[in-house]
Amino acid sequence: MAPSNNTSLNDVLFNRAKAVIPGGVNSPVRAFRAVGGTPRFVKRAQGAYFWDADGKQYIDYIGSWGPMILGHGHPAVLEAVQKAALDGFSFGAPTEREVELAEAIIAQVPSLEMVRLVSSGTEAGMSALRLARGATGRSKIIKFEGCYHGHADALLVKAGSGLATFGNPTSAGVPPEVVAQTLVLEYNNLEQLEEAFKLHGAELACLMIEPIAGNMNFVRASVPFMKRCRELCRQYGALLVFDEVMSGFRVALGSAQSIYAQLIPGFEPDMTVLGKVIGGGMPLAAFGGKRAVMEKLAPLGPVYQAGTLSGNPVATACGLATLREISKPGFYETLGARTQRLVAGLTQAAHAAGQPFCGDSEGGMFGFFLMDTLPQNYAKVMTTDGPKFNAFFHGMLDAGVYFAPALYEAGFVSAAHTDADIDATVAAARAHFARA
Ligand code: HOZ
Repeated sequence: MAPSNNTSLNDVLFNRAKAVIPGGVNSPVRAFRAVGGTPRFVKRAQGAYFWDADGKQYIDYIGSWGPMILGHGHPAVLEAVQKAALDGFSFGAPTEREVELAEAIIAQVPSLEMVRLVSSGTEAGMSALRLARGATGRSKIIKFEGCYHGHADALLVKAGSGLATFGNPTSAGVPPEVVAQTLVLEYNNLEQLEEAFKLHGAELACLMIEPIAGNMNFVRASVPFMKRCRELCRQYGALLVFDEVMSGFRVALGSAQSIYAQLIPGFEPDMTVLGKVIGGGMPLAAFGGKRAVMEKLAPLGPVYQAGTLSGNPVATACGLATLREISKPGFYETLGARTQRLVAGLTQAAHAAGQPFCGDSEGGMFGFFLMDTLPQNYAKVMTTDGPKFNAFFHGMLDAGVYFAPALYEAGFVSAAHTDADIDATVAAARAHFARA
């Protein structure tokens, strides 16, 4: 049935979707439940923009939650994908292209000697965890409140009542015994870190961390905190696992670990989980590390892991073409400057209206908070004024600017965003804050 003139096609589609897909979406945050209103159904995207079902144009600061670092429909990526698709969608057998992609990833991230390609960040994180446990022969793990490592059962966990106790599931369907080996600590809390290693260090398989957390908005692990994570893992024989699904190839060509390596002599994680940018928008992720650990994986070792679509030929073509473009000289300098310009512009717009606001960015990843100082952990992030954030989100959406529909998500700028896009975004923010 055709909608009447004043009915949005987004509403029509959302109602249809809700009848056949739980909540009308295939991933919860897309449902706009945190901010209210109707999700925009994307019809097509190009460069820094997408168009919704009504044909309205938006400046896109999500970029599929990170992968679209070149913007949508980059010609070189499109060409590579089209060419690969003509040769076949999936073989379930090795290809030269997956070797090339593994080599290209390893070439940029010195801590990686081997990688295994998989299809999603969740799969990569889950597999990395199994490998860490298999390689060390230990079961306990540390994670941090507010760091998201995909939706594997053992990682859907929040802090328990105290340090000596382990976490509680954050999802129904996760039996308490599955998270009984997961210790959840506060991000950037050195005291808790020391205490946890003192109590459990000898039984820890790994410490898993997002070095720049992108699922509690944008929060960096402090340098002293990261240094201590590295030292304690080494001292107790636990593996330091960097979850760089978001930050990998997004904040720097060498990923977030290259930034810590500049600040902490000799720094590197033992294992790394990657996703998003390395697939350029196709379902592709990876986990990797030192040869001695990676060779514990089947078929060489006792840790089982497999996948029909792993190393998919079209996805690897997309990832390779993306990596080729982002490896060009000056890419991150330009992207980083543009992202900083966005955060500075938004901050000035809010401050001009007397509103509290602060933000941070690295490469093409950013976060902003409607508060005076940058939060260091999840509890602080959650003190953000929710209704104020929602009003900002909707003010910007109405003006054709699409930020993440939840205050605990990071944002992303692509190489396709121009200074004019940033200026238009800042002007819309200024107008919103003047009204607020
Ligand atoms: N895991 C993403 C939020 N940090 C959401 C992914 C999606 O909805 O596409």
